[in-house]
Amino acid sequence: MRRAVCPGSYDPATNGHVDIIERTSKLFDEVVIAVLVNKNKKGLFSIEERMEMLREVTAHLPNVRVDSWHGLLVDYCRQHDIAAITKGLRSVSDFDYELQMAQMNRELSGVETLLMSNNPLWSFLSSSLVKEVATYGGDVAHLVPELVHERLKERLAELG
Ligand code: COD
Repeated sequence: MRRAVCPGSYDPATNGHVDIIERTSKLFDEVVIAVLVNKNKKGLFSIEERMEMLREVTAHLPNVRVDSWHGLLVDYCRQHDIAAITKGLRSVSDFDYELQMAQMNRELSGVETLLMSNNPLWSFLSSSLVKEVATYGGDVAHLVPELVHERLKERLAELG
């Protein structure tokens, strides 16, 4: 069985993330979306909330499941017999950072990284920018899945 992981923070998932996950699901038998826990970063959404949103927005992809992990990504790959990591590339600056991580992960464990060119529609899109624009009342409805948009509005209203 060919397994891949799409790792990330997903705080929250955007249309750019979903595009990479959908395309990965066509290439592999099984795909795990791994929500990585970063203790130093307090997210807008809890890990469980991010996972639940990801489950719902990828419900149309039968070979995709969602998990979370605290620690090195390569250890997750080893434990779950995953041979490939897929990442989305938006820009040259993404490339520099992703190439370095890909080389480190390969050095540590032999796992391969596939760097996928992103859909140009979403080149400017990141979770951080979506949160910033939404916080100041900007319209992000066309940038994130509908469910994420709803949850984002609810969370920002709770925070006042
Ligand atoms: N279009 C296409 N792809 C996109 C878009 C977009 N608009 N936005 C984001 N992506 C891609 C990113 O390039 C990334 O590949 C992925 O989606 C996830 O993005 P984020 O922003 O949710 O997550 P990041 O970048 O914060 O995730 C970084 C990781 C958590 C994957 C990384 O830090 C990691 O592997 N951490 C685990 C600890 C570890 O192993 N460290 C050693 C690394 S060598």
